[in-house]
Amino acid sequence: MQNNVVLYEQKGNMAYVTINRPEALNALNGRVLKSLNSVLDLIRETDEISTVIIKGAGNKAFVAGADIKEMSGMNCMEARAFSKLGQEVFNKIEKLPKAVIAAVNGFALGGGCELAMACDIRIATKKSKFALPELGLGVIPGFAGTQRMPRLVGKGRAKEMMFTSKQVGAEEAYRIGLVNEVVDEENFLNYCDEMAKTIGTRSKAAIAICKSSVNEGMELDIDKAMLHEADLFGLCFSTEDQREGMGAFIEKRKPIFK
Ligand code: DAK
Repeated sequence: MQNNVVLYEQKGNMAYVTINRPEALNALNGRVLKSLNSVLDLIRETDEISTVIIKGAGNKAFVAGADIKEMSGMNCMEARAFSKLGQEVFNKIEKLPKAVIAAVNGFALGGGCELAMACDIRIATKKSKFALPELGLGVIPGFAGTQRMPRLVGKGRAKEMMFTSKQVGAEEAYRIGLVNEVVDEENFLNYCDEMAKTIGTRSKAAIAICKSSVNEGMELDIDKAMLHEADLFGLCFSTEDQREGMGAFIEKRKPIFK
């Protein structure tokens, strides 16, 4: 499927999503969010897909934020609709029963940084830069940045990033836990592909269940979270993948997950 501002391609059990507005450093406008929303629906309904890689077009930016030019002209109702759409899209990524890798090559600012944080795993190149500069525009991060950033890097560092708008380079982002890995630009997409391929050898059902256990469990106190984990562990035993995975181990062969 190809629709201008968001490109989509499926190869086997991997899906590639490219935010495609390089002339505006892939800034998120209403059209991008709507297209992304439809692409995510398609991915969710495609059982074959286990891993999604989201990247930005061009070699300068992942996403340089929400589209400031579009936002500047919005009235209250339009801003509200934009906000609701953004929240819907970002929640959809977080709840997608697939592993989602943000391939961050360049700027991930404001809504772009928030988009990367809604993904499960972030891989950066050495030139990537992360920031939440919204306070300088008279707003606060509105796509859950005030929530996801402190969960990833701690309250102190998150508040420093928001209060100062400072840009954090890839190495610092790695040091504070904002990104999983920093890779040379020439190996970058291969690295993301290899990771996606590895994830693709795991049970799709278990990936989906594990993702909910982590995401939902992190919002509960430890006792409730462990109970939730036990429930989900039990749920695994209703899947064919559990029988295949354990059966394959006992039979000393590689599992074949459907
Ligand atoms: N929006 C619109 N256009 C953008 C853009 C953005 N965020 N970022 C870059 N562009 C455009 C530039 O305007 C320029 O377009 P032309 O002037 O050529 O037409 C083109 O991309 C190239 O950018 P530059 O010429 O500025 O390139 P430089 O290399 O000089 O600078 C830069 C790169 C990334 C440092 C700079 O472009 C920049 O500072 N961009 C803005 C970054 C930023 O402040 N991002 C945060 C945006 S605020 C909400 C939820 C979430 C949000 C808001 C509300 N609700 C729940 C309601 C999120 C807000 C944000 O993300």
